[in-house]
Amino acid sequence: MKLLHTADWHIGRQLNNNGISLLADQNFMLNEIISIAKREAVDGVIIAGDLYDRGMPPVEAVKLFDETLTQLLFENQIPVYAITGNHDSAKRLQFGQEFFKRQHFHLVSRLDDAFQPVETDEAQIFLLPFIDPIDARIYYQDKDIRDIKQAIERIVTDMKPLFKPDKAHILVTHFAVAKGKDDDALREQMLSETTRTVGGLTTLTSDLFEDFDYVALGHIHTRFASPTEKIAYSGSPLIFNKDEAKRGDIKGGYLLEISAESFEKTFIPLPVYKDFLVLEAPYQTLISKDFYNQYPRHQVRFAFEILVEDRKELEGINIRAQLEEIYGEEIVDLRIRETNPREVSRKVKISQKGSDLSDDVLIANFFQEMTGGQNLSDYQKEVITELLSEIKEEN
Ligand SMILES: [Mn+2]
Repeated sequence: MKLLHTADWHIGRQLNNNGISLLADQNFMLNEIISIAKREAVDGVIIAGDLYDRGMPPVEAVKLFDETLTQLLFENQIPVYAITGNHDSAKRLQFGQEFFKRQHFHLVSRLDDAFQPVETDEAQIFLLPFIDPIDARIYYQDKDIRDIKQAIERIVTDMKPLFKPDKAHILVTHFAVAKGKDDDALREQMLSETTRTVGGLTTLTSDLFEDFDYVALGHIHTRFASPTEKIAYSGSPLIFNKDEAKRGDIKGGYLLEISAESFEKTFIPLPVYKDFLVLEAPYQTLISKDFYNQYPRHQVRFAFEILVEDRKELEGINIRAQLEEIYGEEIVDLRIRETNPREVSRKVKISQKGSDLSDDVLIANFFQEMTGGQNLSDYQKEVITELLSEIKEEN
C-alpha cells in the first residue's frame, strides 16, 4: 500500500513562538499535502502526532484542521491515520473517535486503543499515541513500570502476537528514539526540541522497534534525526524557528510503498509559502545597499544576528526601525552578538542562570542550593519530570 508519512503539523503554532502567525503558511502547506496525496493516489496519510500546537488550539486552527480532513476524507476518500502527540490534549481529541473511525479517520489518543491495529489488505497499522510512564502503569496496573523504555517494551511485546504474517506491520508513534545508547549527536538534537531534559535522557533506542516493517515517527522535527531507514522521522512540514531556518532545512514527508515483501521510501519536499532568511553580519553591512540588494526585501521573513565588537557601536541607533524600512516588517528575531570572546563567555554564564534552562534543571539547581550541594536521586528526577509534564498538560 501507498502511504504518506507526515508528523508534527502543530496547527496554530506561531513562528519562533513570538506572535507571528503561521496560519497562512499552514493553510498553504496542508493544501500541498492534499495535492501530493491526490497526485500519488495514496491509500492513506499518516500524522504521527502533534496535530495541533496546543491542548486548546485557537478556533482558526481547529477550522483549518477540519477543512483539511474534509478534503482528504470526503472529497478524495483518502483515509487518515493519526495519533496524539505531547502537544495535543489526548482527552479533548478523544471526542468523536468512534464516529471518525467509521469515516476512515483513525485517530488514537489512548494507550488502550493501541492494540487494535487498523487492518488493510496489505498492512496492519498500529497507532500508539504519546504517553507518559504513568499511563502504562495505570493500563497494566503495574507500579514497577518506572520509565518510558519499560513501558514501550511491554507495549511492543503485547503487539507482536497480533502480527499477521502475510501483512506489513506499521507502527505510528511519537517519541524520541535514538539509534543506540551512545547516539550523542542525536540526543543533543532531541534536547534542543524538547524542554524535558531529564525525561529526554531516558530515550528509547531503535532496537525496541526492530520487528516492525516501518515505524512512522513524530516528535523530533527533522528527518535527519531518524535512527534507521525504516524507523524514521518525517520531520515537521514547516520551519518553526530561526535555528531551522539557519540550517536551511527542506521540509516534507515520506512516500511509502509497503507490503509484506517490499519496501520503498521517497522523500517528497514541500514548497515554502514564505521564505525565512537569517542574516548574520555587522550592522554597517546589513544597511549597505550592495549587501541588502541581494535579498528579496519586503517579500520574505528575516532574522538578524548583528555582529559587534562592542555594543557601544550601536548606541543611539533605532535598529529595528531602520532594518524594517530596508527589509520589511516581518522581522522574526533580532539579536546582537558580541564577537569579543571575553564578552561572549560572560554572556553565556549569565544566560545559564536564567530562563534558558529547562524546568527540571532549574529545580535540580535549586535543590542543590538548598541542600548545600546534594544532587537529586534518579527517582526524584523522574518524579519531577512526570509532575512537570502533568502540570504542562493541564495548561
Ligand atoms: Mn512536535
